[in-house]
Amino acid sequence: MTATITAFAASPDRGQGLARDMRVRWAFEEVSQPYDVRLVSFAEMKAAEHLARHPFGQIPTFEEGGLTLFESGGIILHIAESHPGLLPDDPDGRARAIAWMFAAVNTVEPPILERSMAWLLERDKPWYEARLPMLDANVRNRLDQLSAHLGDAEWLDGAFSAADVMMVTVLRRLGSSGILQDYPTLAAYIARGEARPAYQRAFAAQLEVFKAATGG
Ligand SMILES: N[C@@H](CCC(=O)N[C@@H](CS)C(=O)NCC(=O)O)C(=O)O
Repeated sequence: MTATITAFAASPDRGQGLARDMRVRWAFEEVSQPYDVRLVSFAEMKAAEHLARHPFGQIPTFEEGGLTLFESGGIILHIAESHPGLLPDDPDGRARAIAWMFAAVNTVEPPILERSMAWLLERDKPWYEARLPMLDANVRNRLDQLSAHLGDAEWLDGAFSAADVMMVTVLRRLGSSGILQDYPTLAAYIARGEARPAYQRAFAAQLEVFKAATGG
């Protein structure tokens, strides 16, 4: 049975692959599983049919057989547990990879998101310039620590895993910030993720949706 995920019919990221269906698409591609996509408008996301899939009216969701899931991390964990290739076989390595998945969304993503939401929603407000140094410092604090952990390693913990799918997609949101120029270790880590054929297939599929929506 082919799973169906939801994605923005018209993504506000303008084809940058930042919407969170990207990480789910990437996970499917890594484990060579096909998937269908149901595109939803902003109005549809807030309507009863979609709220039955996602209590917060967001994307992505996942449906397969009788199972409906929301939360990109939960969806990717389910994919990784259902198909080989995204989690180590040994229990300790598996537990560490899952911990890194949580770290990506719970420790690293929040300051990055706060900074990008401030830019999106508050950059014309009188307090924005005063707030920016604090937002930057919070992001840089996490990047310093992550960079120190990564060191010369290719991936977060041994072989490539679902943790790297999560972390690379979280870090990509900083692409237009200029901050990553100060973190060559992390820039190279992101580039390694983006170079994976599975990533490129997922990105191309998401870009097709953007092109179709904009006639580009
Ligand atoms: N923690 C959730 C966040 C989901 C989320 O923020 N989705 C965004 C798109 S990337 C969304 O649907 N935004 C529209 C909205 O919240 O109305 C996850 O990782 O799946």
